[in-house]
Amino acid sequence: DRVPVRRALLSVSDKAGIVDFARALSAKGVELVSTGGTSAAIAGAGLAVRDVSDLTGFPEIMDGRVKTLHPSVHGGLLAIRDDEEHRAAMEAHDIRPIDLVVINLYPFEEVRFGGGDYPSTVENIDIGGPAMLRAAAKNHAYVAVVTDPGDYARVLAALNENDGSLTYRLRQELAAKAYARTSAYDAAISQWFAESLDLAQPEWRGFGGRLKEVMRYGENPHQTAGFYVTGDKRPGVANARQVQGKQLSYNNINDTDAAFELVSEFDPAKSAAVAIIKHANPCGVATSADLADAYRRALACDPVSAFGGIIALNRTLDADAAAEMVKIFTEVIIAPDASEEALALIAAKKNLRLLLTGGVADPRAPGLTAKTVAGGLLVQSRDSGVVDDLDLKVVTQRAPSDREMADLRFAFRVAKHVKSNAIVYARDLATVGIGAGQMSRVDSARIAARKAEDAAAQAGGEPLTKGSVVASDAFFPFADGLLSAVEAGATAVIQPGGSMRDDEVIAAADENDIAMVVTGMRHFRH
Ligand code: 93A
Repeated sequence: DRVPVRRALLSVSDKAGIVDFARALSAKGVELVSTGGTSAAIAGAGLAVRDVSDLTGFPEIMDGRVKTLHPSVHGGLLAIRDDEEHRAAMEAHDIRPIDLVVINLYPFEEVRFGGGDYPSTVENIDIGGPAMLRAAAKNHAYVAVVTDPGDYARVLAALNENDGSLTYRLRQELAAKAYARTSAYDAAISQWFAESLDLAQPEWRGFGGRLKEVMRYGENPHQTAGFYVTGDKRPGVANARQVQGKQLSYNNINDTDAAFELVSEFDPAKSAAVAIIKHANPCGVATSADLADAYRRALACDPVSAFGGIIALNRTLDADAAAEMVKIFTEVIIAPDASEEALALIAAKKNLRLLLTGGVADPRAPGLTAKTVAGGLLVQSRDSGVVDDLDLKVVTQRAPSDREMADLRFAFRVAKHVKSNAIVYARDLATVGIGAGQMSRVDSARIAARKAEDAAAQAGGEPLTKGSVVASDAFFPFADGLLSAVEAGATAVIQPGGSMRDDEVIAAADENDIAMVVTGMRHFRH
């Protein structure tokens, strides 16, 4: 099952490591064939390399659109070496086998997400590269295909070990990786089309990503895990720079994403926002004029749960906030940036991971989310609904006061990021009780109120739900959830509306002098 590597075709856009790899191959007596730019790089290092146009008898034409799309190349990649007919065809047409291809593609994703205009994005759709990757991978019985510069060392080591040959197993693995790459590449192209043409229907969008890193384990230690990235430059966990601390775990990445997406709902020019997340749900969120104050108030919502949590901020981490944050055990902090002083304070906590994103994300930006089900993948557009864009209607006799209204908007913004059924109590632009992930809305309302009581018991004083407002991510199917909020002391409610029993719910609100606003938009999150 070992195939000696005698001839290699190299054609790479990302030229990192290619000269060293080519040199090592050449030293092993491998004949090198290459396309224009790659060939120039290799020849520039003084290595013997044959131009692909020499092989095809054709110049590279049409600005390079047609350079390797030729039977001399594809015949050399696809021929079954021990098939009579294939051998006869090779002989008749002077086609020689290619045993190894080293190809990485035109940087379509970089151009797309780097703000390339329409024509240059289209020009960066690689055709010849994927064709060769797919051909070589199909014929992995004879051909090895390398598309990740990270594999150069591994392939060289294998050649050394096997006397200039590669094993079948390695060729199979490399083939699998090549198809992972071409499928992610095509998915990126279709996503770009869908987004630039504003095609909302899922059938217009492929779905895929590139493996960015392998985690030590998944949600549990007996599960494997990897982090795939789409190339979207959205500020957040996929594109952040990790300043310190060990590698993020699967759960850390999931929770850090939830945390940063939540604070990105709050415009940093208007207020500082802090969210503390546990198990993908916020256990405290607050906005304030200043970060340290926002953090203290977010923490006060549920200090027990906040232990070992993940903190996200929408502004540059400053020394005051950092000094507060290092007081309890936290897994991760994610922020747009950090001051020198804050960095020094965080550095004292070796295990605390700090991620810097360079900015906040646009909550209104288009994009996709996906989750798996048995035998399938559920894909949808991001929930880009923002309460400020909605037509809020007061449905009760009493309208909310300005202060209640500000808190209602705040609470609904947070509720969007709480697992359903979500109930969020807020007061003075801070959450004071959050009920998440319950199977009935009334249970979420009760849990949120109980959490507020627990926090009050710890801090000494009245539960902050007295005089608070409450947000519900979906309508109240019955009056019971609303009455539970009334009991906890809420004076105003925001909810999507649209229940068959809206009248009953509104009547219960009026009886209790509650102000109620409906948004017309639901924020389920599962
Ligand atoms: O324009 S293409 O789709 N047409 C081709 O025939 C072709 N062959 C290789 N792009 C093609 N390539 C790509 O060129 C490779 O995938 C690689 O990314 C790039 C290397 O070009 P150069 O060696 O000239 O830098």
